[in-house]
Amino acid sequence: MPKPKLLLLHGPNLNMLGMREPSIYGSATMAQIDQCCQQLASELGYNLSCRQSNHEGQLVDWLQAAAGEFVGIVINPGAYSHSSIALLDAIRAITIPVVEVHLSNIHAREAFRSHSVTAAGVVGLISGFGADSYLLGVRAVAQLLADPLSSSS
Ligand code: CA2
Repeated sequence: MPKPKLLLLHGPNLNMLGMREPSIYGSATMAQIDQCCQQLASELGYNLSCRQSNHEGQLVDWLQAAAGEFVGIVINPGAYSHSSIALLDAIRAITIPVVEVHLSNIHAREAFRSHSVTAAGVVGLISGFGADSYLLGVRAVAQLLADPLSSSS
């Protein structure tokens, strides 16, 4: 039996991870994070596809198309978290669980980062654990799929 599929989406500038600003975002590259998440997802019984885009509309397209192919989503919407009603609407329009992750603690930085627009549409949000936020996100979505009653939404 093929494993059910999870989708990991990275928003704008996250392709730069490991190359700049390691004091904020850590030294792991996006490829390294993807590999660790794929390994964990596999151990949990899932296949994980990883995608990155700098374009809001591309992320909306992927979210809209996801429900037919994937059973759950982990997303770091990057800076779009703080502004994108389009992403919020796309997240709300799909029925599969979406978990939002952030490398940094968005509540401990500039005031404009402390509000996540997209968080209003997700099952839960993990923020501030560096690259581990992604691994915690994969665990959270897998746990939710295994035990849907554990979610309050
Ligand atoms: O902490 C996070 O994961 C963020 O989503 C990262 C976004 C930021 O706008 C959010 O407020 C919080 C920025 C990602 C930019 O990543 C870079 C990585 C290396 C060099 C430059 C940017």
